[in-house]
Amino acid sequence: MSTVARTQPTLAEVDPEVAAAIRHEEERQSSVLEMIPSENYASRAVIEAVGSVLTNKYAEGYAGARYYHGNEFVDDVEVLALERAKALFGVDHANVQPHSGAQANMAVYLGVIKPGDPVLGMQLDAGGHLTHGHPVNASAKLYNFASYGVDRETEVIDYDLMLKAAKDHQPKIIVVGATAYPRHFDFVRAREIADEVGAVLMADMAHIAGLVAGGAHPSPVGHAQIITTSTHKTLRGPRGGMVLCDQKYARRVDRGVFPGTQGGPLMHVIAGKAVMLKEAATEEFRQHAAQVVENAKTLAQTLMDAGLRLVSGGTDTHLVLIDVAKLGLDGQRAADALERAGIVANKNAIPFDTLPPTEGSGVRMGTPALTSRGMGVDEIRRVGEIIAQVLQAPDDAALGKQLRAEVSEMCARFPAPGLPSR
Ligand code: DSN
Repeated sequence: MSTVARTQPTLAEVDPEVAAAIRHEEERQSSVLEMIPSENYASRAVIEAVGSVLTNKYAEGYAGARYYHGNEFVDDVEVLALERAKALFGVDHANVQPHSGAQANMAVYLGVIKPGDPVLGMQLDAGGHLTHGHPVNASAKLYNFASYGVDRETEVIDYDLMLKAAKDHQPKIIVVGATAYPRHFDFVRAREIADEVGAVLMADMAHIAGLVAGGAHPSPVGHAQIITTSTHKTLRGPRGGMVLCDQKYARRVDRGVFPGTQGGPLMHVIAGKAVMLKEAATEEFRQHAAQVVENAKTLAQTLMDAGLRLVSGGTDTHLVLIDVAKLGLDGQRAADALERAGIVANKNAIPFDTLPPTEGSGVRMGTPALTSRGMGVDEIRRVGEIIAQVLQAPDDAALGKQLRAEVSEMCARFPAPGLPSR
């Protein structure tokens, strides 16, 4: 019996519903100003790697020491990612297997300390992350977390209070890093504090990793013995995580990731990370990182010129945090109004917030994705003016419609990378 060569059915043929949802999401990403500061556009090359047959392969273990056979090519990919990560950030050791930044953090805790050990992290309403010891998270259920925050007046981290909290709590690890903190971290001071109490300094640089890679934020390398990050924010890689560390912690970190907290690594995602790390090592990326910060500073100034209050009075990084309570709004209402105008941001707590996280008194927004679209300070200034207009008249439907049309026109002029052209 002869076999007839058949082409395989496409996604649209096999599953038109999923295909349609993906197509709609492509259209949405292309037609809005994406300003959630933890989101970005991965390049077409990254997306191609993530959509590859590497998703088929089991590779528990590490390159050269796997529990399954047939790993010679995925080993090549993982080694490329590891070498590129070490070279880009200038570290002794890297682990590119964590499925996310949260997994990276949990793997470090598991590998380096014991359940019940004391840890010090940043408060969530000061900008910290759930895995830095928020009571609802496994980090706080498994380890004995205390927290530090920001000064009530300046809204900048109070390192004297961090030292006091460290002396009181005697942590094994001090976690420095945040999801909604617009200022530089002082890694030198944080290391002094960690040394003073005999703690390991762990920097969670998830938000700023791309800025660090591009030289646009001071690096934690040489100060924090262990550094965790996600790979899809300012780094513009695939959704995932990574740990970098001094050689002294390499084995404990690796064992914390596998077999401690994960099974088979996502080799297709690791391929995407390898591509991202190559892209992030270019001069073009350095210029991009500098532009992200310049754009964020322009955004901050434009918003403040329009009379809005920003937490800490500005930014050093890629993000700003607007206090919308001053406008009589909560974060949910403010982010809803912005979305109607085609600007996607997120509600967020601000320091010493009195509203629950489901509402929040702030809106968090950043410039990474707009900068990836090629926007510069002129466009960002106009975006800032639009944001201020919306927030100052959130219920003005006619104004919202007019601004939505202008946003659509800007999106058409600056196509998002990595998306199919239409
Ligand atoms: N959810 C991420 C963010 O938006 O900052 C943190 O993991």
